[in-house]
Amino acid sequence: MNMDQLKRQAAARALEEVRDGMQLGLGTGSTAKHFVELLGERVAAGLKVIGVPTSEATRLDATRCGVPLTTLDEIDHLDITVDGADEIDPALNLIKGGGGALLREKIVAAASDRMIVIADDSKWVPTLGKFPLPVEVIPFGLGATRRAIEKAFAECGVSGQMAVRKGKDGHVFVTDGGHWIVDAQLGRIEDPASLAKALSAIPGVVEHGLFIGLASSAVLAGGEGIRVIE
Ligand code: ABF
Repeated sequence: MNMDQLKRQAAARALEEVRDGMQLGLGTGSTAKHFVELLGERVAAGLKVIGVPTSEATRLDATRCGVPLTTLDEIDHLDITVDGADEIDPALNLIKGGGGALLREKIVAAASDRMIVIADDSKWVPTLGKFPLPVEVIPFGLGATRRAIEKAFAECGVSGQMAVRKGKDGHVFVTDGGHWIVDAQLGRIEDPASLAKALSAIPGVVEHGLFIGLASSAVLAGGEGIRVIE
């Protein structure tokens, strides 16, 4: 089974948790896209749900698949968010944001009763940090923000190169919120909760890709089958 088939399997397993009438957060990325497509098939067959997309890309996919959409201004909570991740550790802490949608992903996950992470099992790691940590920043005053981020890294016992993310066109990548992303190669993050807190306290940091205590379960698809971790 190839990687894409594994991602679809994980998405299909998460779909089993969806019930009629649910309000759903719809994640971003290639795995979450499978979930949106499978959900669209169920909607076409009569399932009644409504979704809040975590990116403009997912809004387009959901619309194409016939999934009705709303916003967090129109509804007061979400039952389940189903989203991918770049890394998942045994405490279900995550690195997200490789796709650049971390801000909306975190707002949506935090508004949800449950967050189910779907992934192929290559995303499962003993310690977060090999995947570069995305930090969404305001372009104004970026030099000062970078220095503050470096200080936070030092206080939390990590260090590594930082680079402003570029898009495929070679220009600075701009998020759906109009911000930039700095990717930090940290290698190992021994205490992700402390680092998350330190980064959140920096004025020029809009959000970061550490999702601490937000995921309630992870569905991992691998050669041996599906594992659900809670
Ligand atoms: C989003 O998409 C992310 O936060 C993460 O960066 C990425 C995972 O993508 P994929 O499912 O394509 O590996 O969920």
